[in-house]
This record gives sequence, C-alpha cells and structure tokens, in this order.
Amino acid sequence: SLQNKLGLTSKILIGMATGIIFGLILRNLFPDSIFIKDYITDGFLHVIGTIFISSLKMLVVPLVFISLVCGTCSLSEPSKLGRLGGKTLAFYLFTTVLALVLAVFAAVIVHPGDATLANEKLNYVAKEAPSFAQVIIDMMPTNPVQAMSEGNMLQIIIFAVIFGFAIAHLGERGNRIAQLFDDLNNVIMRVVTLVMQLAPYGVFALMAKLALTLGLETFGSVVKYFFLVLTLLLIHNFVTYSILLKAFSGLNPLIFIRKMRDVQLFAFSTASSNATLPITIEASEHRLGVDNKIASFTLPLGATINMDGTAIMQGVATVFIAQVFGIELSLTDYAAVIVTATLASIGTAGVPGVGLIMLAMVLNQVGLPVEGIALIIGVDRLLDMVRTAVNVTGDCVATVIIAKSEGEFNETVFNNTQAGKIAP
Ligand code: DAS
Repeated sequence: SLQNKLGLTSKILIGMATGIIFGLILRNLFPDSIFIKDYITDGFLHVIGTIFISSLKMLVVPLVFISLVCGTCSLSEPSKLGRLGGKTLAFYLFTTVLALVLAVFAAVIVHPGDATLANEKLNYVAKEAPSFAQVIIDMMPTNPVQAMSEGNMLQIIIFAVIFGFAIAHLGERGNRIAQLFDDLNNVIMRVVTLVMQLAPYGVFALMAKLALTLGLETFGSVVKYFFLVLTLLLIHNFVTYSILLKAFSGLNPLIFIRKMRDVQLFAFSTASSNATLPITIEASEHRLGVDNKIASFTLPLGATINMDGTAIMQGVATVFIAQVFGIELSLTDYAAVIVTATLASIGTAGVPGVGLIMLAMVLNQVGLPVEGIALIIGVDRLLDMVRTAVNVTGDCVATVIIAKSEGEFNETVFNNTQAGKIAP
C-alpha cells in the first residue's frame, strides 16, 4: 500500500499549505473581525483541530500498553533472553540515548523556538523536581487502572513490561494470551491508520488557526525546527552510525551506507519500520553478511524498540515546544525528556505517525502543553519518512556489530559490492 502512504503524505502537505494560505488570507483581509475570531478561529478551526489532537492522545495509553506487552512477551522467551538479548537491548538503548542527548543538546544550542506563544494562558505549572528516589518510587504503579486513567506513562510502561514478562513465563497458556495481545496490537495499529486518515483535515484546521492567530513569523520557527531535525537525522544516519560501525566492528562504513540505500528508500517511502522489515532482513542477510539466527531476532525487535530517528524528533520537538511557549526547562526536565522519550521510542511499533502520538506522551510526562503538537504536525509527515529510514539503519548497524561480535557474520559477503544485488 505504498500508493496510499504517499497519497496520505501529499494530502497532509496539501492540508498544511491550504491551511496556512487560508489563515493568512483571512488574517490580512479581515484583521479585526469578531465574526472570524468567534466562529472560525475559536469555532470551526478550533473544534476540528482539537478533535484531531484528542484522537492522537486517545491512542497513547492503549498503544503503549499493548505494544509493550507484545514486545516484552516476544523478548522474554527464555531462549532469546540470554547474552544475545542482553547485548541487543544494551546496544539499542545506547544508540537511542546517544541520539536523544545529541537532539536535546542541539535544540538548546540552536534554539529554534521563538517565544511567540509565551503569553498563552497556560496551565503549565513547573513541576517542582521530585527527588531522584521519589522518581524511582513513583515509577511503580499502586493501581495500574488509575495509572492508565491518569495517563501516568512511566507506571503504565513498568506494568506492561511486568505483565508481558509474566505472560512469557506461563508456558502454553501464555502463548494463547500472547497471541491475543498480538491480535490486539494489530487492532490498535489499524486504529492508528484510521486516525491518520483524519490528519489532512486536522492539519488544515491547526495550520489555519496558527496562521490566523500568529501570522507568518511562527512558521519561521517551524521551518527552523524542520531543518534542525532533518540535519540531526542526517548526522546520526551518516556520521554517528559510521563512527559506531568503524569503532565496534572495524568495517568500512562507506560499503554499509551504499548497501543500505534500497532499504532506506523503502523505509522513507512507507514511513513504516514494520513494513520495511522483510527488506531489512533480506538486505542484512544477503548484502551485509549477517547470519539469519541473529537478523531474525535483532531486526524484528529493533523495528519495535529501536527508533533513534523518532527519539531525535521527540527530543527536539519537546525543547522546541517549551521554547515557543516561553517555558524554561531545568536539567531535571531535560533528563525526564530523555528517559521518557527513550521509553516512548521503545513502546511504539513501527507504523506511520506513531512517533508523533508518543510525543504527546513525552510532553504529558514533563508537563508541557500537548497542544504544542499543532505547531509541528504539518511538517511531521515528511520528517516521519526520513526518521523511519534512520530507525531501520540503526537496527542494521546494531545487527552487523552484534553479528560480528557473535562470529555469525560473513565479511566476504559484506565486502562484496555485488553480493545480494537485486537482479536488474
Ligand atoms: N514511522 C515510525 C517507524 O515506522 C517512526 C515514527 O513514527 O516516528 O519507525
């Protein structure tokens, strides 16, 4: 369904462009019209835009709980946990945290967000930083249902991991429950796809409202945000991964980059790590020389829990939204963003648009207005395509390094530029 994915992308871009033009025309033709303010800006556009943002927020709790239970079930099979599981998890976490630190640091230095919304009536109350001990204690849910109703994501994640781990250790009965959660995961992914069909209309309304109320200068900071995320994604994809590959495996990064091109193009066009998974596995085995017993474990796991590209977007977006609303973040807040965004990127499966949905969770967790998503949603689809290509590249870098360290790697195939080429 490549066609309708690209179709949705172009519809969202059209929604964004027409929304901005519509809003700017009304703003310039009728600058002080009460009718437009009451019935268009705070009426029609506000309703449509808010419904769309709410539909994204609606997905966060079920999406995180179900996809994490599924991920933990598959991970916790005793055979898989061992050294390979530990190595894979450790490397995926390492690259995601590295990506996030780079993203947050760059966003603070570059400062893409001008405080255009600083005077917005905000219910943002700078949460007094709880002690580190209290943060750890608060992660354990006293009531999982209450944690879900309050959207306490760290508690939901802890409960989901424990719950999934328990299912995986129930033997045969556990398999039936794991299958049920796998089916539920398919349902929630379908809901995500359905909600994303609303995106062109939601983006139109959100962009039109922004253009009407804030005029052109806001889009200046959105453009800065877009190019900062894009630059960081390219740096991570071509520089960071090349350094990691050279440092941990001694392999030639240029050969790796050239062999990853087809996979990256497919990931870019589908904006879905899951949809790209068959291509990723085929390329890893036949072009990069990774043995199937490694690739068949690390790549499906990576498609769900390893999303460095998404983490980069979430890191920059959180800092950007705080800047636009004129909110000073403390070092503890930045640490909370990094922890939450790392957990968020673990909790989301690789389908289009989930990075944005999980951003709502990160913003919630650090007490920032989720409405800030309205600022970046118009350009998110394009960034989603690029960051998905980075996500799958990160999975492959880890896979090659781990395969080589496990002696399950054919360096001749890796160095053979013709290996596994898809016959013209
Ligand atoms: N599209 C997601 C993926 O498939 C990434 C994202 O939504 O951020 O990896």
